[in-house]
Amino acid sequence: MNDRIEIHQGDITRVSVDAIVNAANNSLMGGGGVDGAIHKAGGLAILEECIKIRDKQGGCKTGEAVITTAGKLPAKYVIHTVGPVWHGGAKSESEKLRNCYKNSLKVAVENGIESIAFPNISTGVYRYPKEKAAEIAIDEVTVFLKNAKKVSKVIFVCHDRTNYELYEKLLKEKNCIG
Ligand code: AR6
Repeated sequence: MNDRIEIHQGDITRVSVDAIVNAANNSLMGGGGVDGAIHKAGGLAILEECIKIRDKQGGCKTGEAVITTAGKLPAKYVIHTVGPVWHGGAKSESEKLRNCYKNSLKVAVENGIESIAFPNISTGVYRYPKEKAAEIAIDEVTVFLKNAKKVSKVIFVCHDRTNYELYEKLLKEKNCIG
């Protein structure tokens, strides 16, 4: 049992943690899905910081992560990461998805973040198979938590029932939740 991991079903914009993670795109200029929901609920302050980052470094590469304010959201920060588009699995998709979790957690540590919530990155518009994506997410987070003493909570926020049930099954199998 790992009391630092939780699963929620619902809307990540309502979760009150230090940082929520956004499944963004390379432009950082917003989009649909969870990205659209975060920008809509958080307001223009998020986009303004994204524009500054884009002007400085030209967006965000797949697998990398950047941080902005969370604007009007209950969270303090949004960590934007860009998941891979699923092309069948032979285009380094798994490594890129792993990097999303690794780099988001790295940015979290660098910013003193103690609680963080992840959506199911790449499993919507980018079509990454949900079970494969859940295995990677759980694997990266559990490995990270073994060494990261300051992060006290990681929440997987599943918007759809399929993902929620998958995470529940996998986390129970790994004895991460009761
Ligand atoms: N809270 C939590 N999870 C959500 C929410 C929400 N409010 N809304 C959707 N999801 P997607 P991707 C889930 O498509 O596949 C955007 O247009 C959704 O059910 O948001 O990484 C970006 O700009 C799914 O499980 O992101 C990119 O262009 C998960 O979030 C592109 O989509 C990810 O689905 C990124 O595609």
